[in-house]
This record gives sequence, structure tokens and C-alpha cells, in this order.
Amino acid sequence: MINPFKQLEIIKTEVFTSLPQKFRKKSRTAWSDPNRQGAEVECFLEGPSFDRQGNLYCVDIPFGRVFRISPKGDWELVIQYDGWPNGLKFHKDGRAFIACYKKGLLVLDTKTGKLQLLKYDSNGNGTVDTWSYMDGVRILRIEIDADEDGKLDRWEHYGADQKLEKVGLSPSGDGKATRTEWHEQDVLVRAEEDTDEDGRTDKWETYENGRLTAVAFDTLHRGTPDRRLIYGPDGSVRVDER
Ligand SMILES: [Ca+2]
Ligand SMILES: [Ca+2]
Ligand SMILES: [Ca+2]
Repeated sequence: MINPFKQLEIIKTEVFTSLPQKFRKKSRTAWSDPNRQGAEVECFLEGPSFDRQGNLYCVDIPFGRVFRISPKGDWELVIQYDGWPNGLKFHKDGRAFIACYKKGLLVLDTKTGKLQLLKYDSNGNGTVDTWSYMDGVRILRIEIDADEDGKLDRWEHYGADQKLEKVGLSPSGDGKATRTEWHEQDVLVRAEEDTDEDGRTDKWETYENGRLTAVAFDTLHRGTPDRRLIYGPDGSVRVDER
């Protein structure tokens, strides 16, 4: 607030640094079209924050970039990704949190330049419901609370080829992964479930080309299947009890 009785002090500013030419490629982007009426842009810098070593960080919204500027004024590109980073703040443990209005809330390891975590609101109702654990741009695991009751419902694990390998599910919605499904080349191949949540698997399912072919049950609580249902391609069901 301006104090009307105090003489205003004029502070003279000077340019400390500006975006080096090598990072300027004037062009239109999906961000600049609605925000700059289709004009070409070089950058739109936001989110200035200092790390504990005195480097100044900022984000560039239209080109999805994060820059580090040394105390001497040297610029370095930390990461460029498919997003519109708008805000950046440092946690005291050194991690950088980025508010990106294309992806959600991101956690960046500024030493490696790798994204670690992405939190987002998949249905756009203002509550985070999805957490992606990443190694750079590679997804390791995604956790989902689909009904937003604070308990996770789905855990997706991804392989090095970025295909879904394993899914944990909580059929009862209590936040415990009691069902596990395995996928090969994006097709469900088998599943295991602890239906009574006693900590032991009691149901096994086998699939072929995504079709359920057999279900085995441990009805006697012996830890092994004692009853099997075998589903034929013609719609037949055979019961096998041992
Ligand atoms: Ca949501
Ligand atoms: Ca839930
Ligand atoms: Ca069980």
C-alpha cells in the first residue's frame, strides 16, 4: 500500500539478463494462438524462483521450457516437455514444483532435469485424482483414485517399452490392491485376486487373446486351487473339482 505521507523512492532498474538468441525461435504455438491472437512469440517467461545456490529459475509457457540462470547471468535449458508450465516454486528439499496448465502439478528433479511426479485432475473438477510417477518422460507407475474418496482404486505399472504390464485394483474400494492383472502387449493374460481380503490369493483367472478361458478357486483355504471353471470358445463351461 502506498503511504501518502512518505516521499516515493524512485528505484532505478537495469537489465540483468535476457533470453539468449539461441533460445529464441519466433513462432506460433497452440498457446500463443488463443493468448496472443495468433501472433508469433519467442517465449513467455513466468514463475521466477531462486534455488538455494542462488540460481534463478523461470518457466516458458508456450514452449514448455524450464530455464536456470546462474548468478552470472548464464542461461541453461533444464527441460523442455509437452506442456504449458505457468508457475514454479522450490520445496526446501530442493525439488521444484511446477504448476502446468496442460499437465497439472509436476515435480522436477533440477539436477537431472527429469520429471518425477505428475499430479493431475483427470476429470477437471478441481480435485487431483491421478498421480504419475516418472523417470523423466518415462512413466513408471500411475495411481488413480477414480471416485475421489481419498483411497486409491487403481495402480498401473509400466514396462521399459511404456506398455502396461500390471494393474492393481481395489474391487471393494477400501484402498487395498487385492486384485492384480497382468498384461502382455496391452492384452490381459491373467489375474489373481484375494476375494475375502485375508492376505492370500484365492482366485486365479486365465485369458487367451483377452477372452477368459479358466477361473480357479481356493474354496478350502489351502492356498492352492481346488475348483476350476473352464470356458470353451463355444460358450461352454466345464467344472473341474479336485
Ligand atoms: Ca478430479
Ligand atoms: Ca477411491
Ligand atoms: Ca483370500
